[in-house]
Amino acid sequence: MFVDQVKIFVKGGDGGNGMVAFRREKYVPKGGPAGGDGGRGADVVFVVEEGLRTLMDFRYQRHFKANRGEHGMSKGQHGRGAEDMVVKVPPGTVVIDDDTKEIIADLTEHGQRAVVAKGGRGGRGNIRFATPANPAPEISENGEPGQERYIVLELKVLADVGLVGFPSVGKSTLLSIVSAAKPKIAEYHFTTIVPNLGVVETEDGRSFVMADLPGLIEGAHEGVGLGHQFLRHIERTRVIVHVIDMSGLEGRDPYQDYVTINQELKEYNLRLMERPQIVVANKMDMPESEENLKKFKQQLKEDYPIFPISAITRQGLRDLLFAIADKLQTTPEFPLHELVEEKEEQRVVYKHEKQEQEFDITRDSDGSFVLTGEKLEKLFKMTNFSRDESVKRFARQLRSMGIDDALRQRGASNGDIVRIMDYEFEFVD
Ligand SMILES: Nc1nc2c(ncn2[C@@H]2O[C@H](COP(=O)(O)OP(=O)(O)OP(=O)(O)O)[C@@H](O)[C@H]2O)c(=O)[nH]1
Ligand SMILES: [Mg+2]
Repeated sequence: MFVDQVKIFVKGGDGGNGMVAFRREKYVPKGGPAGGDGGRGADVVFVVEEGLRTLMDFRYQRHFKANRGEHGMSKGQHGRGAEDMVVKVPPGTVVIDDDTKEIIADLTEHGQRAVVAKGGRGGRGNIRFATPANPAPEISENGEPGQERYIVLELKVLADVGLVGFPSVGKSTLLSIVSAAKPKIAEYHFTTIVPNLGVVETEDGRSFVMADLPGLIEGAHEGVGLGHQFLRHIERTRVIVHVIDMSGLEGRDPYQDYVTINQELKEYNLRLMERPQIVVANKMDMPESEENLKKFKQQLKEDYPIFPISAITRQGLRDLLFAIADKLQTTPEFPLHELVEEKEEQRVVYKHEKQEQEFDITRDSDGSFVLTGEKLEKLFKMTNFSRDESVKRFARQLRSMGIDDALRQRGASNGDIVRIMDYEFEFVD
């Protein structure tokens, strides 16, 4: 099984900051509190889009940052929440937290959604801090920072397109040129023993998965050559690309090759001939090829589109890839027994997430105490340090988390330096 994998960074939007404001009343220097709350930061949300087959789009954009909420305003107005950032993923995408290796989501059905990075809540404005004892507080909170993390996306892919043809017609060469796959290529027959898969992207941004297959020869359906094993692989593909060596270099007749291969596909009888087939005339860079192609077309009788290419000189590849992508868009899947079985092992979305770490104390070489930890750092970021009352509130929050006691236990005494992120203060006992 071939796994398409990519690591990306996601960050939910920060919440908007709360506001400190007061009502203006005639003759009253300071009216009641009137600072609104900040709006909620946006989530980064994945949603399954049926039509997507690969993770190709994530190779170009690896950072997803959702918008922050609007700040709170005066006159008690709240900031607006930000619109969620919706990112489309193909069905079958498994989302893994890169730190903990936990599965965050297993997305299988069209339209299924999962939040991969939560937006922060809005900070509260000073209206919310008013109490009978402190009716006009100068306290507001900054918005909660959005969740951020690296995640790994994994997609088990099956081939959408299978390359079939006689040995040495250039199937692996073609795959190696249109994708990042590195199949073995050589002039002897049956170079390819097991199929190689690669993700192909067309110039207009569509993508699909292509497999080369071991060469077919007469009798393959009965197990001659490497027949059996590989024919099973085409069962799953939706479009067959039939590669023909037009150079006649090996002394075979291209048209006879074409007929023989189709006969084998028919004999194998897994509805293989019901799949759309795209005929590719390869090795057009060779001297005899033009002449052979002319003859081939006459023998073919039906007016069937043929794509002349050279895998070596890369001529004709663009149109071929467009034609394949077009065909895929109009071809339904061929559900076979094996695929049904795979469906049954569908997993649910995992919801359990790691516990937020409260705080940790270490000592710097200069003797200062360094405080770290997710919960603590979040409180720090949500504190508006330009307001005395907010700073005092932060000090109270640290005390209630038990940080003062913990510092004392570590030997901190009056006047020692305590550091949180880029902020320093003196320990006061
Ligand atoms: N001149 C020319 N040679 C080609 C072209 N494409 C492939 N070849 C050569 O044909 C030989 C066979 O290529 P492969 O890609 O290994 O063929 P294959 O169809 O995968 O063969 P098997 O895996 O054995 O079935 C190699 O020597 C390639 O260099 C082409 O467009 N022009
Ligand atoms: Mg090969």
